[in-house]
Amino acid sequence: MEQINKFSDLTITQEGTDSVISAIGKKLAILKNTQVTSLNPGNILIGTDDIPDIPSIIDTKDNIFTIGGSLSAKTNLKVKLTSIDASFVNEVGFFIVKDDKGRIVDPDTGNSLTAADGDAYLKLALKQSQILLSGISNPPNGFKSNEISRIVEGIKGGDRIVFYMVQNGTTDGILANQIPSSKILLGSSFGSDAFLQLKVDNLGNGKFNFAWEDQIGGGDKDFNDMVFSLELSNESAPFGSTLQGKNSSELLDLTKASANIKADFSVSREADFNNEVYFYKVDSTDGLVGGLNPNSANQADYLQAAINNVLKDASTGQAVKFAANNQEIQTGSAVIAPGSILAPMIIVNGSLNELTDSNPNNNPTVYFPFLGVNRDRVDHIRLLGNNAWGFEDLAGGGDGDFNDVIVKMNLSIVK
Ligand SMILES: [Ca+2]
Ligand SMILES: [Ca+2]
Ligand SMILES: [Ca+2]
Ligand SMILES: [Ca+2]
Repeated sequence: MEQINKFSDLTITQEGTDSVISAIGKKLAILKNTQVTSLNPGNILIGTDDIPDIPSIIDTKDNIFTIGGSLSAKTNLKVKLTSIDASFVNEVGFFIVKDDKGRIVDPDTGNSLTAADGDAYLKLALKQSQILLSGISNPPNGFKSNEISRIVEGIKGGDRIVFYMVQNGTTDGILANQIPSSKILLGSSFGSDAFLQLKVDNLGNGKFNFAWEDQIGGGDKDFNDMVFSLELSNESAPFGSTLQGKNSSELLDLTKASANIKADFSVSREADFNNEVYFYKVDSTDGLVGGLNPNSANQADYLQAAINNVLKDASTGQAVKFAANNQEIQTGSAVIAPGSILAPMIIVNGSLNELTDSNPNNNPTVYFPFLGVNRDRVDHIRLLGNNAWGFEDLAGGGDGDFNDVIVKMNLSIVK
């Protein structure tokens, strides 16, 4: 059968004061009191070529968000933190499943697992996940949780989305076997009678309220430990953030820029230590620098390579430092050359100068987002939202409040 896909497939004729639209030898529509000359491809959208195929949320049963629309239809997921009232610093993310049992497939073995498979399922799910947000439970002065948001691009028609929380930990920590998978709280019970850690309310207009309980099995059941809104949106992810959320999620992606970038930033702090945060250029999303793999490299070698690659302001040539006085906000801006992928690092209670001077005995500890190269192999860096990072300065994870340095950035192309 012939298809009607575009304007030129139509035949439009004037009959008196009306326009008649025909195709494949059939009259399809009569537009009363309309001149043929007023009709053009700009005001008649027709068929698969023209009419946008916009995915929408069509089902939320068992807190599995099913996206309607064709497989080629794409949209973005937008979440915005509302409030945090928790003693833990929790992380929330999502993964895509194949059915209402939460089925996922291991690409290495071809085996498919469901939530009933427990630990193996959880590990595999998080390997395929994207991180959305972390909630700071003890915000430093001037830091507002409700200014944190995330846009994740590439949600497709037919996707079924399941959400999860890592209680007081991170996906990075789970995947590095630093914390047990029992800390993973699934947002769906997949039809079982397990306690639901997540309450979803439909706010109308395609917007939903997510209220999490971070106590495994219920606890105080106040469902206010992390609250955020969620909707599908055609808003693009903020510049620089497109690699964020995937495993080793804290990267800044400037590869798509062709001109210098202006970074306006703010730094806040709740810490005794005077920490400094920098970014350094990596060769790949898994943190390779000059051929050194963070999972196998000598720590001193990797540190030196990172220092050699430290982000410098394209105008001043100075290393771009992110630091603040305790409970104060430091704002600033930097000009960054395009083309690279940057990763954050934290210098604990010390300075870049102490690492680069001739004294080998004053070198402070440095933590990277790649846990294999950290002295304690623990996660010290979280993605809080798009272009927002929280740092933990204490060895072994310490108090885990991730507010010892908080960096937020706004990036724009310099015109
Ligand atoms: Ca609670
Ligand atoms: Ca991390
Ligand atoms: Ca801390
Ligand atoms: Ca702190």
